[in-house]
Amino acid sequence: MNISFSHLKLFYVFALLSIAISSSQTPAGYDLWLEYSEIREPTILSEYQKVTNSIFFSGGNSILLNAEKELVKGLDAMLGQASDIQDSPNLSNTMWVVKKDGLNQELQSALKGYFEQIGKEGFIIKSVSVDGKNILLISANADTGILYGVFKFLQLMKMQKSLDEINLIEAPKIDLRMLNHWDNLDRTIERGYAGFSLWNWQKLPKYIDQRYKDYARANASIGINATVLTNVNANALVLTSAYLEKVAALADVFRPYGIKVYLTARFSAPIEIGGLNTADPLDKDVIKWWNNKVTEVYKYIPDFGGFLVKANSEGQPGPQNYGRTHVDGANMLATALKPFDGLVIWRAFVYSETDATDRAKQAFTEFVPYDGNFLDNVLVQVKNGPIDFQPREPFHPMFGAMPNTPLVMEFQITQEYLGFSSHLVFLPKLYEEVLDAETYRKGKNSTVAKVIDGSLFNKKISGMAGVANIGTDMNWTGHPFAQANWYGYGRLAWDPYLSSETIAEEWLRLTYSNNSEFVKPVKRIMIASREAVVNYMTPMGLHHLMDTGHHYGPGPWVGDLSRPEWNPTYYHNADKNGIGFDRTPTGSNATSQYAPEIAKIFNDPETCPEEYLLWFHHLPWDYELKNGRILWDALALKYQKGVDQVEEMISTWKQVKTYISDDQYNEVRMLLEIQLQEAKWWRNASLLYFQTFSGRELPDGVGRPEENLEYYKSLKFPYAPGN
Ligand code: GCV
Repeated sequence: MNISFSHLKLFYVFALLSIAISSSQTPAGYDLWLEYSEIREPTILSEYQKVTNSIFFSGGNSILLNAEKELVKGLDAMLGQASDIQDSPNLSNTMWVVKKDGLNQELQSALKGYFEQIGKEGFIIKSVSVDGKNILLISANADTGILYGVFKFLQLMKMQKSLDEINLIEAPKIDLRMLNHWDNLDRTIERGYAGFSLWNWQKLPKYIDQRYKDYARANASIGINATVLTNVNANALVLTSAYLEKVAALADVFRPYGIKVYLTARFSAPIEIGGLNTADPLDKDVIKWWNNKVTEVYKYIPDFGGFLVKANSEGQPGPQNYGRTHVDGANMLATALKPFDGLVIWRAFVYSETDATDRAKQAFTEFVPYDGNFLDNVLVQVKNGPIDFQPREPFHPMFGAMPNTPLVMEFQITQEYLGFSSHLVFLPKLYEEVLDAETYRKGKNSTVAKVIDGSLFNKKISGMAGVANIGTDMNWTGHPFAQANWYGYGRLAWDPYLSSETIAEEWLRLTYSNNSEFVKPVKRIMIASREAVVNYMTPMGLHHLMDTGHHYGPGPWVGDLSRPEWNPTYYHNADKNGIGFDRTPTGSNATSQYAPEIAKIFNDPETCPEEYLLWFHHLPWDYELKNGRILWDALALKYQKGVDQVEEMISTWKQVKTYISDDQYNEVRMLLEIQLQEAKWWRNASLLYFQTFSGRELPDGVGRPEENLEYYKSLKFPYAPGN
């Protein structure tokens, strides 16, 4: 073929063009809920164009600079017009983005009541009158409030909310809104299903990956203000100067997004990196070592948040190794951190192989007697339920039982026990259930949310932690819908009273489309998804039936592990007589750890909510339920229901194909097919196994297993991720 010069020129132009196009596009899903695209709804478009026509943005430091950059980015992309942004006010302004101290006296006093309500991180978005002219004002007491206000404004715009509806006075209800990364220094992630750790320790501190900024920006957009970089199964090396320098580089990236860095502290660090022969918290050399270490940390990171500690749990070292208590350990670290305003977040996830009592009781038994003994910069972090992030658990009885200690809620965002990153499970539904639970500790309406936000017992500080589901996968979270769990966690940490429906709707609109033909059915999928996973994995209060170690797939038959409470058989107790864990006074009496009003409900199988029945009761296979069915039939039908629910999710997803791109559609469709296959696997394996005890036929309507029990038992997954 004869290629002429003009052909070559054309080719060159095309090549350049395609490079330009591809370099301006990020991989699918990378932009999360922050992809700004042109608004096509004419009324909304002109409304926002008018109000953002001329903006006075009172800038300053790096947080405000990020806020301004975000605003420009969002407006340019969504409104298709370059905005006129000025750094001093003038008469043509249609919008102001100004902190309180930049407003004139008149506005300051008109808005005084609002400023008093919003603290350091809240914001106001409101139409106000300046020189007789209406302008839209975004204001706050402090920089982070402006950043959050700008994100909120852009989100409202993206969700095409009419400006008439916008009059917002918002502040976070929880102080510490944290991600906990279970990231190891070798970049593997414990229970991570979305690639490797974002933190490239090898290249830090010199090389700053763009992803660090994008991570911080995404977190700021939902109000997350703290990140624990390292695994709670901690490595002391992160506290050496070589690593602290790297941590400092990350902290520098996160600071302009209002995010503080925390680290996990290995309790035996004084031995491992300090050359001491003890880590006894009352030993004077140990105390001195930690004081020096903390001083060093603050030299690197002046606004360091503090330490998260897992001690005397699952083999981690702790004060009990030296005959000391959790209080001794936590207070020793808290004393070292106090001069720098640092915090200790001490985990209550403890259980011991030498303690034969019900694992569900151990944390309460160990910690509640210490209420009031921790220093005021110690917070105790409690998992949402008393065992371990199961598809469903009743709320942890410690919530409400320690009025003198700030308790941090620990949710798991990564889906260790809920299908990894192949199952679509919308977790805010689970979080909401826990937060709304009634503890009855101060009479009626003493919900878990009120314990967590500090309002029930007037706490000075409050917190929520989410075990992150983020990794190096192109879309951050593996499953595109797992992004909704990161998003939803952030939203609930900001406001634990938000409904999961609201969150699902927001996320869908921000991530996919505003078209209600899409949003409505897909929201249905999301809302149903949590109950589906409960049904096909652990219905009616069953728990911890996942296969050993990696927790991938069913393993209810596992009963030979060294620690009794690591065995699924410990939890389901199935035998010829029935199934379930008796936690009433005739059994472990774990119900006594709840307020009497709640214990009473749980104690009686007639009043115990069906979703917790086998959590609290061991019942005969022919126990008659309220709907007249016997337990065996009801259980089998629940497993089937879970499978049916996934089938419905698939058929609904097929119906919305036309509203999204083929890639977006196919990605989720393939994952839903995996989910369906695994839901059937769970149903088949679990029912075949329990049938060996019940000796009963499967009721009509329950799908027949394709394989026999031996087949399901023989499945092995040596390389299942996250282990
Ligand atoms: C980080 C469960 C998980 C562990 C995790 C532990 C914890 O046991 O399986 O991987 O360890 O919880 O929360 O400390």
